[in-house]
Amino acid sequence: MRQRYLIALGSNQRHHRHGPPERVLAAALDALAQAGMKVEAAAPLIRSAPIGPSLRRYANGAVLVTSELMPDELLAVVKDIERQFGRRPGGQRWASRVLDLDIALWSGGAWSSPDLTVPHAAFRNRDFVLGPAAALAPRWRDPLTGLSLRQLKARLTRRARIRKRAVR
Ligand code: A4P
Ligand code: MG
Repeated sequence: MRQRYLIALGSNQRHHRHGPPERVLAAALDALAQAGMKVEAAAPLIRSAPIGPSLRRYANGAVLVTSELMPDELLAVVKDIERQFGRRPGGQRWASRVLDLDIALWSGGAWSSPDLTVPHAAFRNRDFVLGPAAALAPRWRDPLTGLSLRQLKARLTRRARIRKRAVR
């Protein structure tokens, strides 16, 4: 059966062949297509300040794909693509990376196994995921909160504004 996914993409390192992060993400879309995913739509790329220990800015994006693969099978494919782009498993969490592909949402709802949690555990708090994701599929609902991507993004923006006011 055909499954639909929203995949979040991130990069904050050059690739020796593809070049800067924006180019890495463009090449990653090609790699997803080559792996058999049908790329339905891709959000415009954004630049974002790093969260975590890395100092380099990120390029971030989001893509809607359809595929026959179930989430655990898709995870194997995206890990394989990350490896093709030179990412090595292990290392520091949130360290700089050439390519990060996270499965943010799945049309089947929630998936939970030792290796995979969908929706991605952190996506509701990430501006750099919700921005591109809401641009692509504003009405897609998060199965956990029942909120649409547009609502999740508005909630995050509101919270950031309140935090800013509090520190002033
Ligand atoms: N895993 C569990 N659920 C998922 C999922 N939904 N999609 C497991 C993908 N993988 C999932 O992930 C570690 C393990 O999580 C995987 O092997 C898989 O079994 P990883 O991609 O190897 O490591 P990670 O990315 O460092 O961990 P994590 O928790 O996914 O971090 P994030 O949330 O991706 O954060 N700042 C900016 N501005 N932009 C960014 O893109 N990204 C990160 C990484 C930090 N700061 C950033 C950005
Ligand atoms: Mg990741």
